[in-house]
Amino acid sequence: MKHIKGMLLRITQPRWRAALIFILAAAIILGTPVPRSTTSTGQRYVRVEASRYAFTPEQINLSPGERVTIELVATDVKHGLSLDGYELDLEAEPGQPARATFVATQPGVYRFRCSVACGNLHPFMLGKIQVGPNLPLIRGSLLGAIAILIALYRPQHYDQSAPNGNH
Ligand SMILES: [Cu+2]
Repeated sequence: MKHIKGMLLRITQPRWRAALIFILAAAIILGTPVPRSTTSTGQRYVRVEASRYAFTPEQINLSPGERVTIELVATDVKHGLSLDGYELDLEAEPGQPARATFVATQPGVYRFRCSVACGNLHPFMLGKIQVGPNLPLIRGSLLGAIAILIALYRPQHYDQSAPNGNH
């Protein structure tokens, strides 16, 4: 009983409160789920459907360094998929999907467009690939920053010389 009381007393002290806040913050940061999970090999497969005049999905989110296979499926007429910033250009006839693999090396937003004249609104057939941000790296930095803040934290009214229970 006396032991538990001592523990409670210690938790109410600023140093221990700081440690508790750190543990809670770390738990929250580490517990936040990564929106999209990659396979253990870091390989992803994304099927993109092309029909006049849109891509489905219109936006693809990737992590930096992720290796991705894009499969282009044309549902009505022949379409293409050409990705800015990468040597990626696919053409698919209906019933004949095309595939290409690339590594999303740099964070950023990259547009892709239809590369086959498929009708009046062909120039508006667009999509984008968003690479990043790198969540594991951000998490690591956040944890580091919090740890430094806690280490620097010196409560102003914390009198270390006063023994417990003798106030
Ligand atoms: Cu098209």
